[in-house]
Amino acid sequence: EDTTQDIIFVTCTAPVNIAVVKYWGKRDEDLILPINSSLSVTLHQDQLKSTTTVACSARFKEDRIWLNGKEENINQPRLQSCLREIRRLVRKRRSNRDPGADVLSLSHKVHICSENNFPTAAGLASSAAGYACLVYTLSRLLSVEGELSTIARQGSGSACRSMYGGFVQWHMGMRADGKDSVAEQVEPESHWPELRVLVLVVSAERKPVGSTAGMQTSVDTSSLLKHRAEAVVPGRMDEMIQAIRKRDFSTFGELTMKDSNQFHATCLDTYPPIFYLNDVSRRVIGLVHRYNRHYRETRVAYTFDAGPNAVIYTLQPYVSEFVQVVKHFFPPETNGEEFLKGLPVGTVS
Ligand code: 2P0
Repeated sequence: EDTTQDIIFVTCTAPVNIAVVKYWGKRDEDLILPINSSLSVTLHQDQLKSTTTVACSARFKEDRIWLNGKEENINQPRLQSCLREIRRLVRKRRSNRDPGADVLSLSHKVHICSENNFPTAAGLASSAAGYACLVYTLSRLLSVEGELSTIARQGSGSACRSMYGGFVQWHMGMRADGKDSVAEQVEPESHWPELRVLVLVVSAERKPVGSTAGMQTSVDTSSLLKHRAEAVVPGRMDEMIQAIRKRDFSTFGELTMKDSNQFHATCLDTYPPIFYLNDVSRRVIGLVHRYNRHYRETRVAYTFDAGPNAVIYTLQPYVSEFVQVVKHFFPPETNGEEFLKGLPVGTVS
């Protein structure tokens, strides 16, 4: 008996995105509505990505999910929000008497299988790629269309930005129902072909304070975060979009570094404070500034998310030299501890 006939499945991939104007803080924790807009660059599909297969069958008795090969609890609220919202779109299609919607019964259960090709929860945007991929794959399997970024957002805030390639802004929105808290592409990936991203893995360990809990403590305790959201980010979003449109790397890089530094300052301003950067991270920061000072020009920019790993933005002509410099000061066989004992960071020449 062929039991595969009544199963249909779809596989998709979604890349991670790295913010250059950071999201940190929610005004609504259930709907995942942010206190400020943010902007990111989505990496190429071949690099850091999630791959998700969703299968659907009348024979499945319940929804189930496997992450990196291990079965996880399907009843997590964020997962349930995404499933509920996608099924709401399926019902909407049905009520519009769209015949395609009858192909799959709403009562059908799904089996979800998702994996990342990079460490989960090490501050490398795994939840962004994961939820973007889940929502997109479900939408393809169930043939629904609509504002999918608002659904991915309800899985993980930063996931809404991974629904598009290239340069993407997430509008914070003003409405209480979140319908205007959507992602939008600012420019496609083809806009700035010389732009490059390097990921310097400082540590692949799980972060001590997760983003969700960390940002809530920041909202509750940091006056700097409030100042940032109200008085800094709106202007910075405009400046960043202009810099991207003009392909002005020096402005793009400076704004990126300043925004990363302000995000980590709000972490320090949180009470009790949150530390995501470590000594190796800080040495990378020092190295980037020395490198740029040497050329009297911003050729390389760093940014750090909720972990110690450095993400470097630069332009293609500078990649090989900068990688050589990093290898010189951070030899691969040396672990981070040895740097704490005092290897000098000399001037770059
Ligand atoms: C960002 N981060 O803009 C910022 C910078 C980390 C630092 O978005 O609670 O995993 O799922 O909405 O999206 C990490 O936060 O948090 C994040 P939830 P999320 O990329």
